[in-house]
Amino acid sequence: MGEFRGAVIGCGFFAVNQMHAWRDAAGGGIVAICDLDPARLAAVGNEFGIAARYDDAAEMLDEVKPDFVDIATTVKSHRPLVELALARGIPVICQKPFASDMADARAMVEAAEKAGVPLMVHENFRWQTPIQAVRAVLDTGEIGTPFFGRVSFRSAYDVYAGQPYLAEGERFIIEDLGIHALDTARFLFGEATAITARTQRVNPRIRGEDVATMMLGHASGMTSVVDCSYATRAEAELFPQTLVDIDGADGSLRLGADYRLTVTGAAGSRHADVSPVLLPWASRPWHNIQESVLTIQQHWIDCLRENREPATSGRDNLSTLALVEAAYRSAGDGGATVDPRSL
Ligand code: NAD
Ligand code: 89Y
Repeated sequence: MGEFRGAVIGCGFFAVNQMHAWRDAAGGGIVAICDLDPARLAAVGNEFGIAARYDDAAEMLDEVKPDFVDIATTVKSHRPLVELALARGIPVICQKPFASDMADARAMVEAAEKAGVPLMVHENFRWQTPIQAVRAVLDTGEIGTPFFGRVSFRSAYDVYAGQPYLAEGERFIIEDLGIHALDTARFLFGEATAITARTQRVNPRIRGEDVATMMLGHASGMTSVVDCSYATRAEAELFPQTLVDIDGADGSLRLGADYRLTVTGAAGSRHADVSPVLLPWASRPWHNIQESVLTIQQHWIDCLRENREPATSGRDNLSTLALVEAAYRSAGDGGATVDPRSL
């Protein structure tokens, strides 16, 4: 268990991964869980041997007094639950999307800063082993100054089976999945100062957009394309792989299918397998995401112990959310260029 006692709010589809990862994290673990749905509460409680079970988050926080709370509910409940924890001075992790508008996101960040309480968004894609490998190559300077980048996620995987709410919202792919790709673009290429976007709905059985194509201008001067689709039936189904292309002044980098990394420089090309580890509790094809859940949760514990701001703090996530909001504005305005910093 270790020194930090955590409590989880929301025992649904994705929380099971978080519960597994908390068992593996060094220095922290889960002592209490909460869900409004008794069946989900019982299933997770039984699977992970947690006796302290609540259907009321405030009651759980007041009785258990955890060292941190991990909110794994969908977006509508994020602000009230984050504020519940902050009001009690309890450090809080909140799942993505952090908020459905900038006002809610800013209010949570300001409340956390005012209270002096750590707040991290569970933005885990940048923590994936292959994405970290790409970043490590960029940091060596081997390909020179990047001038073009692409972050691409294209699939026809049936995400609606496990997460039926994804088919029901007015917004879908940018808010759910594009948010990770946009965060990855920020992580690899730096902040963006402009975005233009187009969205499409290909699947007639869902309400929101399932295809988005976005072009970003970055403060560094480089250009990137972030594209995502849940309507792409390809010979090889790559879910949930993010592919990355980067062209630099001295070379290029390709993160291709099946986690193959190719780096080309003056001396030619080299190849590496940057596959994620298949953790004992993980299952393909989700193992890439599942490994990153453990990595981000371990990062949270390390930051708590060392009194550091997490890489994906609430404040950091405001820039990712601004890109999401700017992309929807641009798409709604015929692809107009929007400066995310103005939102
Ligand atoms: P879900 O609907 O399966 O589970 C949410 C659970 O929260 C439900 O069991 C619900 O009863 C419970 N809940 C809601 N409000 C509550 C409250 N006030 N108190 C206690 N319990 C409450 O949803 P999910 O698919 O597990 O997704 C949860 C979040 O995780 C979403 O925001 C989703 O975008 C995110 N997610 C993230 C990743 C990732 O890789 N980071 C992957 C999948 C889902
Ligand atoms: O909800 C999404 C996420 O965050 O990662 C993949 C996903 O589960 C479906 O798009």
